[in-house]
Amino acid sequence: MKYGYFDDQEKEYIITTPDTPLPWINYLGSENFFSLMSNTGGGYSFYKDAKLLRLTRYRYNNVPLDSNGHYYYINDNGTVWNPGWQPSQTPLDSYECRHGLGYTCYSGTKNKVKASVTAFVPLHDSCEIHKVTLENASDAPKDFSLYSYVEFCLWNAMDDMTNFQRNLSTGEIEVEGSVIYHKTEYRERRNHYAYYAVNAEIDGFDTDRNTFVGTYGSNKEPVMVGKNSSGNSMASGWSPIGSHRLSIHLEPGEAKELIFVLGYAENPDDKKWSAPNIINKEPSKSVLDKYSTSAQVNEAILSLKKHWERLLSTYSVSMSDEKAARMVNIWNQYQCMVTFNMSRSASYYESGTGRGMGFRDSCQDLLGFVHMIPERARERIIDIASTQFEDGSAYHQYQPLTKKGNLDIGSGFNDDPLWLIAGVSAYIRETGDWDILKESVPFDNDETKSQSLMEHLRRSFGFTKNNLGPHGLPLIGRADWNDCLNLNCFSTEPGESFQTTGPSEGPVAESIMIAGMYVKYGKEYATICRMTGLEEEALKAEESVKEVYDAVLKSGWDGKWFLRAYDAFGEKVGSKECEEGQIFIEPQGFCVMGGIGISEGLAEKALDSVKEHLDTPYGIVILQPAYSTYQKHLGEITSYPPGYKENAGIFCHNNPWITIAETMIGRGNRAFEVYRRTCPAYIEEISEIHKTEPYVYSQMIAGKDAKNFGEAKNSWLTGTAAWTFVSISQYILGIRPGFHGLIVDPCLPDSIEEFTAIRKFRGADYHIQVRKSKHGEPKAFLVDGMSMEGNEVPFEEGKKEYHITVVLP
Ligand code: BGC
Ligand code: IFM
Repeated sequence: MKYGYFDDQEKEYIITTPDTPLPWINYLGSENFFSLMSNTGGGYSFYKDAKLLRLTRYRYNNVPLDSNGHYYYINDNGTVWNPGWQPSQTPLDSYECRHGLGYTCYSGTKNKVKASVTAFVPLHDSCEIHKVTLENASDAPKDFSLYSYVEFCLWNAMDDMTNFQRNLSTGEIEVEGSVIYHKTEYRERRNHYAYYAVNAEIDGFDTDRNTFVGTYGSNKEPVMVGKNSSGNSMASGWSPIGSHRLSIHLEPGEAKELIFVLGYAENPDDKKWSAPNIINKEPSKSVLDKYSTSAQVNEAILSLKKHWERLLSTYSVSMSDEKAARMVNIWNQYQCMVTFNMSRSASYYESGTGRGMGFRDSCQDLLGFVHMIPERARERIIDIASTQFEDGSAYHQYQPLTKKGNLDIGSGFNDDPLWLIAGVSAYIRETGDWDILKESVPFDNDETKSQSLMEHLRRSFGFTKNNLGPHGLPLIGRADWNDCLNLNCFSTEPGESFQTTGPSEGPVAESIMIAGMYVKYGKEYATICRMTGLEEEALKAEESVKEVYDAVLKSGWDGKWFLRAYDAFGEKVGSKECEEGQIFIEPQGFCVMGGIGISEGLAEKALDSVKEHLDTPYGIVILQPAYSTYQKHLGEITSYPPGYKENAGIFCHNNPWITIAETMIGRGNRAFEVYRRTCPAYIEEISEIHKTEPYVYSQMIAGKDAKNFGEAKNSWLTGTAAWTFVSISQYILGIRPGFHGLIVDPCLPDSIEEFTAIRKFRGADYHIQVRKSKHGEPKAFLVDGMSMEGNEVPFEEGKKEYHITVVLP
C-alpha cells in the first residue's frame, strides 16, 4: 500500500495522508542551520550541533507520536485546526505534503480555508523560513485567527531534558514588534540568541508556555487558541515559547502570504558581562530584512532549487528503469548529502544528544558525497584525521561544534583507522588533489602533534599491521564495523555498557571483516604510496597485504564461506561448527571486495552461500541462524531479540557490499536483485509493512526471525545511503573515479539493456553511452570516437568534454 507518490519532474515525494505509518520526515538546511520536519509539521531546529545548540524542543518517544514541532493553528469560528493536521488532529477536508530537496510544503483545507506552509532553510543564512499562504475558497468573507507556535529548547538539549532544577529558572525572552527573541544563556555567554518573527503586525503574542497552552493544557488545543486570544505573556524561567497571533480577513477568493522566520544569531564580540542583558539585534535584523517579502523568499527558494540542480548534475543517468533512475538521480544522492551533514547525530531515531560525528561513519558517508562538494569532503577529512591518535587508532566519535574527540566513547574500534584510507582514497580519485596528503594535521586534536595527512594514512595502515592476532588476522578490539560484536567484553555484567566497560580489547579475538578491509584499502594505500614516489613503501605494504590475504585463505575460510571472527578464546565465530551465527554477511562482502578468493573460486562459493542462507524477499540478513540467547562472550549482538538489528536483522548498510562483490565476479543479475530488494522506490508499494519513508534508506529492516519481518527502523542516517549509491553508480552502472581518470566498467542485469549518463569529473563533462551488443555488434570502448584499451579513460588537464561509448559483449 502507498501513502503518496513520487513526482520526478519536481524531485518531490508527495504524501497524501497525514497519518503515515511513521512520521515521514525531511531535512532542511545545508550548511550550519538544520531542521528536521515531518509531514505533519513536527520536528526541531539546531545550529551546527544538535546537542549543544538546539533551538526548539522536541519530545522523542512522545504520545501521540511526533507531537512537537513548528506549528500553525487556525481558529475559524470556533473550529481549531492545523494545516499539517497535527497537533489538533482535526480532520481536514484536504491534505498534502510535498517533501523536496531541502524544502517541505504542506497544506490543509478546512471549511473552505486553505493554508499552505512552505518551509526551507535558505542557502548561507542561519534561519528557517516559512511562507504561509492563506486562501479563502468560499464565496463569503472569512475572518479567523492564525497562531504560530514554537517551543524553545534551552540550547543544550541534554540539559534541557534532564537538569530541571536549574533550567526551569533560566529562560528569558524579549519582544519587539513582531519579533520574539529567545535569549536564555545570553546573560552568561553573550554570544548567541534565537529570534522568531513574522513580516506583519501582530494582534497578540505569547512567550510563556503555560499561559498559551494552559497549565494542564496541551498542544492539541492551546487554551489561548480556543479563546481566540493571546496572553501577551513574557516568559520568566519555565518554558519559553514563541507564538504570534494575527487576525486574518479574506474576501472570497482572496489569498494572503505571510513570512515567518525562525533564526539563530551570533554575537561573538559581546563579552561585556557587566553590561545590561540586552542583546544586539543587528545580526537578526539584517537577516529579517533579507526575507521580509514574498518576492525575496521566492527568490531564495529558487536559489535553493538551483543549488540542488547543480549538485545532482554531477551524476545523472537516463535509463528505462524508472525506479532505479529516480533513486540514482535524486533521492539516493540527496540522502547521501543529508547523512554526510548529520553523520548519526539527529534523526527521528537519533536524539541528537548522544553520538556526534562518527569516525567510521563520516569516512563512509564521504564515499557517497565526495562527487557533489569535494571541498567539504576535504574539510571533513581534515577534521576526522585530527581525532586520530599517534598509534593510528582514533576517537570513535567527535562533537561537531568543538570538533574534539569524544572522551566518553574513546577509541578501540579496530576498523576505524582503515576507513580513513577509504575516505582519502575516494577523495583523491575524485579530485586528483594529491596535495591534500601534504596538509599538516594534528593527532588527538593537539596542534603540537601535527604531521602530514600522508603520515596519518601511514599510521592507519600501520595500526592494523601492528595489531595482528594469533592467526595473523587483524585484532578486533572493542568491535569492528559491527558495533555489537564485542568479543572482548565477556567480563561485562548484564546491563553494563558492552562497548565501554571491562577489558574491551584483547590479544586474541580477530576479525575477518577487518582482514577484508585491510586487503582492499591496503592495496589502495600501496597505490597512493607508489603514485607519490614511495615505491619501497608500496612494495612493503603489498607484502603485508599479501600476508593477511594468505592468512584469510588459511584460517578465515570455512569451506563454503568466510568466517566472521575468532573470539577471545580462539574459537570460531560465523562457522558451520557454531550452533548459531554460522554465517555472517560482512566478511563475504568485504573479502570479495578486497579481491580475496576470486582467483581461487572461493568468492563465488561465498556469495552463493549468502544467497542460500541469508536471502529474504526484503533483503539479506546479517547472520543466520539468529542468536536465541544472550551470550556474554559475543556481546551486544546477542542482546537483541532474533531478527532485530545486528542479531539477524536486514542491516541494509552491508547489502550493497554484496551487490559490489557480485559485480566483481560479473554477476549483474544477482547484483541488481540485491540492489532492488532494499531500494526504497522498489518497496514503496509495501509501505504499510516497511513503514519508514519510501524515498530514503533505513538502517535496518526486521529479519525473517522477527515478528515484524519487513518492518524498517532508523531511517535516513545510515551508511546504507553512501554504499548503495556507490554500488549502483560505480559498480552496476560502473562509472567510478580511478587514480588516473574515470573508469567505465558496467555490470548490468538483463533488465537494463542500455543507459546514458553525464558525469562531471575534475571539471570536465563525460557523456557516457553504454549498450549491450545486439545483432553481433562487436564489443567496443570508444573515447571521442577512438577505440581504447582497458576501461579507465585517462584524465587530460584542460580537456572539458569526453564522449565515451561502451558496447558490452
Ligand atoms: C546499537 C548499534 C549501534 C551502536 C553505536 C548499539 O547500541 O545497537 O546498532 O551501532 O550502539 O555505538
Ligand atoms: O557500523 C555501525 C555504525 O557505525 C553505526 N550503526 C551501526 C553499524 C553496525 O553496527
